[in-house]
Amino acid sequence: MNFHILTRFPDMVEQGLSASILGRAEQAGLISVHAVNIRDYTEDRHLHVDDYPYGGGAGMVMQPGPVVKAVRSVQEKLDRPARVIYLSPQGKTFSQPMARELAREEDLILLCGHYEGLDERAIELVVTEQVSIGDYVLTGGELAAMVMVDAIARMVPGVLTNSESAEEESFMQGLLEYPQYTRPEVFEGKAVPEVLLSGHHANIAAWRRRESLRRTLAARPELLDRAELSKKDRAWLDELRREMSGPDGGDT
Ligand code: 6GU
Repeated sequence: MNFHILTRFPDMVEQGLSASILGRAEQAGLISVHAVNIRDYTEDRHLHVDDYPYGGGAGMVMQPGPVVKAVRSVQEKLDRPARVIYLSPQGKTFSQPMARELAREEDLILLCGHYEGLDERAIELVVTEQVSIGDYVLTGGELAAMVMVDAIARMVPGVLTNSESAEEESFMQGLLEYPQYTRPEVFEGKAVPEVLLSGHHANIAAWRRRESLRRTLAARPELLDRAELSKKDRAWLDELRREMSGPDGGDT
């Protein structure tokens, strides 16, 4: 899968995406990341890509010319038109299902805005969808694009090892992860939960499931509405709700 990231800061994007699993996937030829500098498509003799907003107001607006030209230049090199995602707080909120769906594309064009935004005509002409990564304001779309590439790339077949994708499956069940421990057995007086040392696989699985439920109930209770829950899960949740509202409730 090929990511084409249109930005005023190509170095930032390339550096940020070269580490860890993503770097490994790129080495293996499973993904590629091409950063395209929008500035290379300006016809302004001072290489500007932004100008004052019509109607007045604070800040600058990205001009449609260089952006549209940059997008079309990428599209021309592809066998078929790619989806063009404009990273913007006005977009639909990015999610795991969206990452999984986008991972089926061969090419994806990610357009990073800056300043107060992008001229609306560029959006109308070349953008196919707008995506936000959450309800907060970033200085530009670059960090959002990097977040998206990371989440999408790990959904591309072959990018994760078997054990990594097995873990993925468990997150997809819609609950938060259970706590993990490794050596040493006691650290600063805190011991690893005994059940994990027992070698009793069924008890370990049950403990982990209950801890997942506990964490989800404490931090993200709204996820429980959508999670697939067994009868046993529901009984545990009743128990956990009582524990959490009890005299010692609200801990951890
Ligand atoms: Cl995609 N862009 C900007 N500038 N801010 C954001 C965002 C995107 N998503 C959340 N905040």
